[in-house]
Amino acid sequence: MMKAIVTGITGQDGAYLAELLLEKGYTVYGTFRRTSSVNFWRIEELGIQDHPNLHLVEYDLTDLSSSIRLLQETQATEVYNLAAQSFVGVSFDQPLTTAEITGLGPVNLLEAIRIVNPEIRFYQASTSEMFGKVQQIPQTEATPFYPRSPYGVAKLYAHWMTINYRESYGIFGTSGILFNHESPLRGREFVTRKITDSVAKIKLGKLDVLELGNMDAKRDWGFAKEYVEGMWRMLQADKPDTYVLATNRTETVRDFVTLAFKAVDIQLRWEGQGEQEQGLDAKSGKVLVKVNPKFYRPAEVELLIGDPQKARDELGWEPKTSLEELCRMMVEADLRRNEQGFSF
Ligand code: NDP
Ligand code: GDR
Repeated sequence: MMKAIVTGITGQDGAYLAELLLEKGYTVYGTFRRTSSVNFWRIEELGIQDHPNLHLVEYDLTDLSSSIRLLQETQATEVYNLAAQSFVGVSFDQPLTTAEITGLGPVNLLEAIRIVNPEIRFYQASTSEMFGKVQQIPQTEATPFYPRSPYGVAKLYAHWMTINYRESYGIFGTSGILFNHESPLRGREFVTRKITDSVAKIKLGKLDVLELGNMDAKRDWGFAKEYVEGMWRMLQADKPDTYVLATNRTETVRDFVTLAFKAVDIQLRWEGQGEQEQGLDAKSGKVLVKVNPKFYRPAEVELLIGDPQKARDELGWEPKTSLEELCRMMVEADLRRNEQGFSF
């Protein structure tokens, strides 16, 4: 039986990937952190928390000896490293913690692989944030990097270390440069889920106004469930490599807000510019969206649009869900949760 480790099972991608691997017959070791209140709401929502082949293991990515023990005790042959301090905004306030977890953390796993069993296949969750300031579009595996946040810089270090362990020690270290991917399981600190949860609350009369930062930022948003399938395909390939996963469509944060309100039958009208910009209910004239500069970042990634041609050609991977479908799916999930009186 195939055995896989998924670090960060309490996160969005970890939950979906664990579900996929269990469906494929794997035994999955999903790692979670010791915190004051562990949250398993995502694996509970997917209904896999009691799956007989799912083992939840306490683990911290910053600890080398636990990384070694994790590999020794599980005898896993595939490691998907999804754990990270993954919020770009927080990385400006906590650059050193971000460097330790997101940058150095993966090297603990690479070292553990080198020590315990160099045959283990390793997936590193790299990111389009590494492209940062626009150098060329659409972004591909060959586009130069120019990260614009402590998070992006930390991820770039881990990305190059994965390549370095591949070239130095022949380790099957693969790096997926994934563009933004969202779902009903997305954390509420990220903009799409903040928007869909707030739109649901506004529709249900539980919130008056949605406050956002930079609405001009453009992102290439896909559906997370499809992206974890791409991760799995990368580790089944003949050789380790680097792949971009993206939809090749980019929209502004403002466009996503408009789509989300549309999903609850509210037509928005936009007025003003910059900090004065507002989104109004086209019928009633009520202000529903405002800019709050506290959500601006010290440096911004203005435009991301990826070209997934290599993944399409070599892995047969294809994004399928449109942004409209994705946004509607998220709004509906948040309406349901808010109606039931809870929202994670
Ligand atoms: P989440 O923020 O939802 O999940 C991150 C996971 O990492 C959580 O389970 C978190 O645990 C865990 N974690 C954080 N710190 C540690 C630590 N020190 N030791 C062990 N585990 C830790 O992220 P996503 O699921 O969205 O993303 C998965 C990965 O992919 C991340 O590495 C992210 O940076 C990367 N990525 C994500 C993209 C996206 O659009 N979603 C795009 C490109 C890359 P806890 O619950 O305890 O905080
Ligand atoms: P990002 O995602 O930084 O791309 O990182 P996020 O959803 O946080 O921001 C996207 C864009 O929206 C703008 N924005 C806001 N963002 C948040 N969070 N909250 C707001 O109120 C707000 N208003 C405007 C941001 O400035 C930004 O331009 C995500 C994470 O999942 C990373 O881990 C991953 O690597 C990248 O996607 C690809």
